[in-house]
Amino acid sequence: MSKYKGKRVLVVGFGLSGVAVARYMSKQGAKVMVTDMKQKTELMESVNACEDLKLEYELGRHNSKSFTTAELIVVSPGVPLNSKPIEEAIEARVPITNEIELAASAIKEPLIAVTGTNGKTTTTTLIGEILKADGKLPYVGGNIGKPLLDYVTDGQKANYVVAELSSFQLELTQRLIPAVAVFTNLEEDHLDRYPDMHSYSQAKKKLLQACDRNSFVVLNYDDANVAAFAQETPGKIMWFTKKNPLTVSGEFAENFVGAYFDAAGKRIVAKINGKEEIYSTVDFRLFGDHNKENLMAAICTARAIGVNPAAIQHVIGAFKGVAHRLEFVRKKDGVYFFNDSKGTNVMSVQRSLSSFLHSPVILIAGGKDKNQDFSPLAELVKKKCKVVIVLGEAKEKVNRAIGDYAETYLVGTFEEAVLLAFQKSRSGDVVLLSPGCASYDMFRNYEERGDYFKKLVNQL
Ligand code: UMA
Repeated sequence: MSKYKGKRVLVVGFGLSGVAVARYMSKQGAKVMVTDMKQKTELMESVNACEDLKLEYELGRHNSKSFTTAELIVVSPGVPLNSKPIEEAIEARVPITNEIELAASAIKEPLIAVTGTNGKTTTTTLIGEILKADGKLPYVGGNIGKPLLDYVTDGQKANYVVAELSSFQLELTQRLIPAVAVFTNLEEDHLDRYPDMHSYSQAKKKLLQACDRNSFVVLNYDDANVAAFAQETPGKIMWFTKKNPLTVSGEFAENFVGAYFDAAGKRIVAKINGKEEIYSTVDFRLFGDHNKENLMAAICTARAIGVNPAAIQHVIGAFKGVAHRLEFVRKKDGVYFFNDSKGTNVMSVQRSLSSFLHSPVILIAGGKDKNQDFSPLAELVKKKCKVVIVLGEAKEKVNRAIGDYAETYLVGTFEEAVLLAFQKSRSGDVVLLSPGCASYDMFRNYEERGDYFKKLVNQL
């Protein structure tokens, strides 16, 4: 019998994660109440997804009593743990967990967990594709937009579970032991949720602390913050780096396990089990050094679990990238349009801008601010952008930080932004939507924003 049978479980937040938890807990026989700050009319997709379940609803508000009298609270990733009703529940000693913890304690298959500020989704997707090419059946979920818990609720049977995990999802981590943990990089993000970078990195670090001695830990050697985490995990470290380890130090080269990029040879060298393996990147279609990093992280992961190198090489040539990450939309009158709606923080905009080596860029940026400093963009904007178009809640702030470094326009709508970008462009230019902000001021999520951008571009 399920330990949740008959328990009063409060599900906080009724988006993707909340729906997954409501479905799981109902199946376990729990008495499920769902609470969300939004009104029912704004939550119809979730309500409809659960129409066959017997749920109690408290919508449009959070009622403290429901929190303090629940027997278990399951919070959605977007719900901060320092919100008042959650703090009251903690005070009343009500246990609090999240969807990832529930999933992790039920999943029996080896778990490959990917975290970091940027590159998570591409790396996660690459790992999934490589596993498929090797004849394995992966379940790919988590922050990527597919709740991990659905895997358990639906009784799916994969060979590997590949999970993209955000800091929000890792905050409550206790029972998750990954077979492979990947940490892509650590940069400024989510400072609207965390008081400082330290608290943000503490949440992310939980993934590495959760590892045991059998876990493989794939770390970015070139990111000093991430490299320092090697001291904090009992797992077996594999590095990925854009530097040839031989040029770093003799000792590092000798003990090196992992992958490095040989730019001159356009290849990735993986040193696994003391032997060198070569992967050609000539056919790799994703541009930008950051994508080479993602690829190296995926190669390390795949080799850690014994994937055949031929399957890796196949995916390097076949992988077309992930929607909303530097996604090529179309060429119109010689102008190239790219959708990078998932570029929701400053560093990811920097990476995307750096990917365009010669073409002048017309950058569309702005959205909901996450308490970020946009000034690190200034130099790159000066170097790469002929025009910047800003919109959304953060437009004035973005303009103040970078407006002096390129011809800049503040606009009110996406329609205006796309039209103006096209008017200002000449053949050979790039129009890049890379907002550097969250989407919630104008859209439900970054996917909706990217899809809308693509629709407008395709209408030009
Ligand atoms: N809500 C409350 N009370 C609060 C705060 C929020 O009721 O105090 C409600 C909102 O009104 C809303 C609901 O909570 O109805 C939304 O919950 P949520 O923000 O956790 O979103 P979900 O739809 O459940 O999606 C979540 C992840 N969202 C976030 O972390 C913000 C999704 O990641 C993830 O794909 C999904 O679970 C499945 O695992 C998205 C994301 O933006 C892509 N992630 C951030 C990022 O990548 O930067 C971390």
